Amino acid sequence: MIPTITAFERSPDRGRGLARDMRVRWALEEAGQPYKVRLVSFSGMKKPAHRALHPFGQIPTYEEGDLALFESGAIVFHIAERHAGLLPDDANARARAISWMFAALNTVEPPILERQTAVLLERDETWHEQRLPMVEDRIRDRLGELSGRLGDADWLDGAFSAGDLMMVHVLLRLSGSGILDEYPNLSAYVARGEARPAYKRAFAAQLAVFTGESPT
Ligand code: GTB
Repeated sequence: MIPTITAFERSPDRGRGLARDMRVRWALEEAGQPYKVRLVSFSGMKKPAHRALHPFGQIPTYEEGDLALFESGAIVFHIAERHAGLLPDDANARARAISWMFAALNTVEPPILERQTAVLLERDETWHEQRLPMVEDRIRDRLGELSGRLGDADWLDGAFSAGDLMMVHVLLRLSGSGILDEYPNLSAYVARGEARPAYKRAFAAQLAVFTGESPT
């Protein structure tokens, strides 16, 4: 059965692949699973029909037969569990890859999102100039630890997994901030993720929504 995901009709990232449907698209591409996309507007997301799928009125969602899922982490995990290539077969290695998925979402993403909030919503506050460096230092703390663990390995724990997929996408949110460049091994790690054919296909598909052209 071909699943249907939802994505922004007009992504505020202007096709840079930063919205969270990108993680889901990338996972589906890694799995070789065709999918359909239903585009939703900001107002459409808050209507009852979409809220029935997503209680918080957001994207992405995932529908497959009777199953409807929300939360990018849960969706990517679902795809990774049902298809080869995103989680190792060995039970312990699989558990570790899942730990990295949670680490990306629960430990690394929060300070990055805090920065996004500071930059987008708090710029006019009198305390913005004091707060931003503190928020950025919290990101540096996490990136320093992550960089130390990755070392000169290609991926976080052996072969590429859903843990790397999630971590790379979380780190991409720092694009343009200059912070990632302070950690050359993490920049190279993100570049390795972006170089994967599945990432490129997913990126092209979401960009095509913005440009209105078919992905090549
Ligand atoms: N925890 C949820 C998940 O992981 O699925 C969070 C989902 C979420 O934040 N969805 C956002 C959304 O629907 C889109 S991805 N927002 C609309 C709303 O809440 O009304 C977040 C996002 C938005 C924009 C950019 N950007 O422009 O760069 C990047 C990421």
